[in-house]
Amino acid sequence: MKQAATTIVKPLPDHLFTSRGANAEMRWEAMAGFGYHTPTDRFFVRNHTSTPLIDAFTWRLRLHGPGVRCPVEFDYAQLLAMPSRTLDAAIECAGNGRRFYGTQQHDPAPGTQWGLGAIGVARWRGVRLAYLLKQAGIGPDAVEVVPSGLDAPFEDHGHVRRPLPVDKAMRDVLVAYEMNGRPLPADHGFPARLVVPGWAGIASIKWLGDIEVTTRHVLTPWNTVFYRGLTVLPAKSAFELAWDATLVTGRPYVLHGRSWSGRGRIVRVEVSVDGGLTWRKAEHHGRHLVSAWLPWHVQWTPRRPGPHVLMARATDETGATQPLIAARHPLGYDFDAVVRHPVQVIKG
Ligand SMILES: Nc1nc2c(c(=O)[nH]1)N[C@H]1C(S)=C(S)[C@@H](COP(=O)(O)O)O[C@H]1N2
Ligand SMILES: [Mo]
Repeated sequence: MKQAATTIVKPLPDHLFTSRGANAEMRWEAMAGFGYHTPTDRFFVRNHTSTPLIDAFTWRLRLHGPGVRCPVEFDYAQLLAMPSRTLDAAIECAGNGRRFYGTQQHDPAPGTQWGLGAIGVARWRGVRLAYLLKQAGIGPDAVEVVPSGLDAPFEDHGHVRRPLPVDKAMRDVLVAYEMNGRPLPADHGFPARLVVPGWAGIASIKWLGDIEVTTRHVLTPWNTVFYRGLTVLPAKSAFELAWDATLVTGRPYVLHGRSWSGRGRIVRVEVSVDGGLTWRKAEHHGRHLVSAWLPWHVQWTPRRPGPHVLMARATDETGATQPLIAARHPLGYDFDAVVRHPVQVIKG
């Protein structure tokens, strides 16, 4: 995968990432012992083509289209001078967990075979998209906002772009220029990207160059073919533990993990250390932000050597609990079933 690695700029050491073609998946064990946010050096990268290097001095963000009264253009300095907001939010690829359609449900789905590491939570800072849209004089007849990326066109589909309904665009979307207190790194969208809380990662367009405001529903490959029909993502849970980790009998472990849902707050997390025979409630700790995730832990002293299966299942505020089997999806999105995480217990 040498050639693919050149499409991402930041270092991708093996202990932090699993290479997935042109993409890089965070290893969950790399989050163990870390705070609430995913450090930028281990945040997953999902690129349709490759990371472009954009010059902030010549960069412009244009807002135009029939849905605005006065098309406007802002440069980087103007964006940085506007009223800013910070937002702690997850970005998650809709294909997160796709691999488990094959490994757990014997019904593999095509596409990048992500485990659970196509998610990260960062502190984003930037300007509310609503503020920019108002500067452009968004009108009552505006229907969709179509942001497009400055990365190379994807196959013969043109620039990556994904229509967003106006009500979501005006509600809580950020045009972010900072990630975890630093300017956005190249791989995550420098100089500016959208952050669309709760929605499939594809909505959070990177390397923003152009925002068109339309007065009718728009069709692009990114809402008709890829990521079709996806908005909010369902609940998922992951252990901050290596796949096939080795544990030792008689040692008291604290198993850490996190749960999240695009539909809202996580209200309960249960863990099984015996492959789903028995479950107990996990303790919650630390912050719990609705657009991000809930950290939790359980204590476990393994007694019996041999293979074990750890499972965690979350319930979100809509009352939905992660199922044991995810509904089939032809493109492998929305894998929300409880993931069976294998560990090896050896004699202490
Ligand atoms: N311009 C552009 N924006 C994009 C993409 C892309 O390839 N090009 N990938 C999207 C997808 S599918 C996801 S999941 C997120 C990933 O964000 P990250 O690479 O910062 O983790 O960016 C989205 N924004
Ligand atoms: Mo994605």
